[in-house]
Amino acid sequence: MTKNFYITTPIYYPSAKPHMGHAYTSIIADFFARFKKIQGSNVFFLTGTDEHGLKIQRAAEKKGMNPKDFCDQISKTFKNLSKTLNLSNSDFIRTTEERHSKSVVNLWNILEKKNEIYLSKYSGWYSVSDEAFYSEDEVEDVDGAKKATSSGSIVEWVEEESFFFKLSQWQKPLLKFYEENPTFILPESRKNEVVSFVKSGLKDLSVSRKSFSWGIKVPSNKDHVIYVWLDALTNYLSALNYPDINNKLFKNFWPASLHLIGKDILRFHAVYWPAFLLAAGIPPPKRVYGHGWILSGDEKMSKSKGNILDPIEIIEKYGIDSLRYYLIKEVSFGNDGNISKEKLISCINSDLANNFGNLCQRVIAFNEKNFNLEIPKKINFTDSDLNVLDDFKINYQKLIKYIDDQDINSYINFIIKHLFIANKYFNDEEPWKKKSDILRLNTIIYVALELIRKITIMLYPVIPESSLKVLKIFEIAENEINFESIKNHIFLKKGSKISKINILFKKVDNND
Ligand code: ME8
Repeated sequence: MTKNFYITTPIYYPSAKPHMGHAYTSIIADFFARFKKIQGSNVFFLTGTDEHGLKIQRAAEKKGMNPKDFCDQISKTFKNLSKTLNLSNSDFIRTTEERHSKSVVNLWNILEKKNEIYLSKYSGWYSVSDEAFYSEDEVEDVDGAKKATSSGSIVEWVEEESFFFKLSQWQKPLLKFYEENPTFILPESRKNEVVSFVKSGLKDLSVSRKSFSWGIKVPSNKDHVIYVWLDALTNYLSALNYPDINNKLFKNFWPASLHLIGKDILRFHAVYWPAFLLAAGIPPPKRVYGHGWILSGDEKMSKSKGNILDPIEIIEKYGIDSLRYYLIKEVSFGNDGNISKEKLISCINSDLANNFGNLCQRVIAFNEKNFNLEIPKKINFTDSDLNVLDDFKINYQKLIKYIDDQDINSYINFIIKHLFIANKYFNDEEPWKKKSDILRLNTIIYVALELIRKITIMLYPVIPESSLKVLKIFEIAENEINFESIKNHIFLKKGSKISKINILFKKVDNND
């Protein structure tokens, strides 16, 4: 039976153009989506833009534009980025779409009907940058300004009538939910943070604002707009045609398999979101993974800090697969990661050009010279051949588990290790000295081609464009890629033709 897999990125604020942090989450999500697809799952991969709220309203005002026109413009750059990053997303949702507001209004009505929402007054701190309410003990004085301790963003005092969600009542059910679903929040260290936050007590949450208008109106009181986080989180349902819960998308894909987010928005996804859903009688997602931050120097890369590495510039210069490989491999997934041009160049030169590109190049060139681009017909595996091939079969289940546990680094390390092994195999076997022993020569070339095929399939979720170029030499099309085939040692059809390959990755000069 085909399994369904629903993965989401956060929907990004189109308050300024996208940066490397956004690219990072989207690339990782795409990695999982592509892996699951070649594993045979039915995948729905969602990304989009979060367009309501004071943050966007103010950003639009600053440009002298109305918020909708402003969002149309910047949302487009995020949509274009999805293409530039080569994302395989199934949909791109915007919270200003009708399908979304319908879904939010429906969720609100359910919560109101179930008596989970009441009208009162909010007085406290609010960060427009985080779109978050903070209590007195969550803010501090920094150089005369009040800032949120967790994010460092400026807070302002708000006093206004507001609807509240009875979050305090959900403390116990949430703790029970975390206990019954021990892998709901990952990584483990983040889960512990969330659990202790919930254990320390939950206050009711303000879920509407009255002092501005850019948002979805509270259906029962048009003076209020719905809090942008309640609005935004619902995107994960809207894209599945919620409230029509009998439609195929919703039936197949809810609850979501994985909300991939940065650790900055963990509280919204791991506390508020499951509370809203439990209160509305909708099952919460299966997992929320809060990854670390991409740092520039020691600081989080962010718009407000102005320390942005532009993904588009990097892609234009080095290509999308170089960036994808670098971010997936070099950042220890789950932790913060410092990125630099030097490390990127070293990844391109040693892993992509030397290890992968070179292996493909020399094996194919050797085949062309000696076999006229044909896959050898007669082969006979020896123990040393089976030794290198069997590893893929033996570790097959383990590799799948790495992915299901979001242990990206172990998956990549396996690839890197086997690229070394494949290169070493080709060197040690010295096929150029075996020309008098045709059976052995055939076998070495066949094994080398099989190793290339297996490794390239493993690399497809990481560097899809380059992997497809390599798989094309074996006439394997994208929709034919099957992860399970890495277990098969005689997948390649003996006697069939292969094609030549152009240089995959050019070496980069460090001063470039
Ligand atoms: O929070 N390192 O949108 P946002 C790694 N609209 N990832 C980073 C990053 C960095 N330096 N900076 C940003 C919002 N990200 C809301 C989300 S979801 C219902 C609503 C990534 O534009 C990371 O995934 O501020 C982070 O969680 C997200 O971008 C925040 O994007």
